[in-house]
Amino acid sequence: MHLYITYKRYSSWSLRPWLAMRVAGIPFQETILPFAHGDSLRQFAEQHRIPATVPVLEHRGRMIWDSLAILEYLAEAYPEKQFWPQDPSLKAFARCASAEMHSGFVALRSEHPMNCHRIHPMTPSPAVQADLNRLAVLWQQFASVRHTDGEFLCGEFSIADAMFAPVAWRAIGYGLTISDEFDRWSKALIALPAMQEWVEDGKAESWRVEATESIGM
Ligand SMILES: N[C@@H](CCC(=O)N[C@@H](CS)C(=O)NCC(=O)O)C(=O)O
Repeated sequence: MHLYITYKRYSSWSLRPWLAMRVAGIPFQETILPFAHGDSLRQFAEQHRIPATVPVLEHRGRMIWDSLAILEYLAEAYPEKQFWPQDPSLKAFARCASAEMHSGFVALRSEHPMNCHRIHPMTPSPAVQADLNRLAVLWQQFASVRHTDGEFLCGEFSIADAMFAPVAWRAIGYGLTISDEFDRWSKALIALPAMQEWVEDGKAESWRVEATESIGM
């Protein structure tokens, strides 16, 4: 398997499948295509006739070019890794929440882009506050649907945790308050060796995207 991603410092979409693969212990090669520095992503996309966005997973000649599609592909390719919980109600809930993250939380995603190396507290706009309130409700709902102990949204780590992982960096970086349940989850998530590896790798990158570094200045 070969995962094409972009800057670890900034790329929330890249983090999602990368984290799931690392936590599950799936071996893969990775290539970084720094889309704001040079032409590598555009050339790669033209060559494979896919949109010029990452993440992209290449496996057995197949190109899977969307974060959630990659995670679903992994769940099917590795059923023993239990990327989704077994319980049908919890699985349905986790799928809905993951899809909601994929298509929603637009204010949070656009006003507070992930930057896992910058601490810059900001007062959330009303639209961002509505997204934060929705996250707090989702965390309560996960707790009532899962009926099990465990540190993660479905008890054990699942695709839902991978989908929401960038929100943990956003909450820390921009000083955003969500809920005590969210803080407990975020602490457990950030303590994962894979999350630490990601942030260390990001530290070693020399690329900077000024538009993201100057948010809130
Ligand atoms: N819906 C896509 C979004 C992917 C996306 O927007 N990726 C960003 C990087 S985080 C990208 O490739 N941007 C390229 C650009 O802006 O030129 C997914 O879930 O994979």
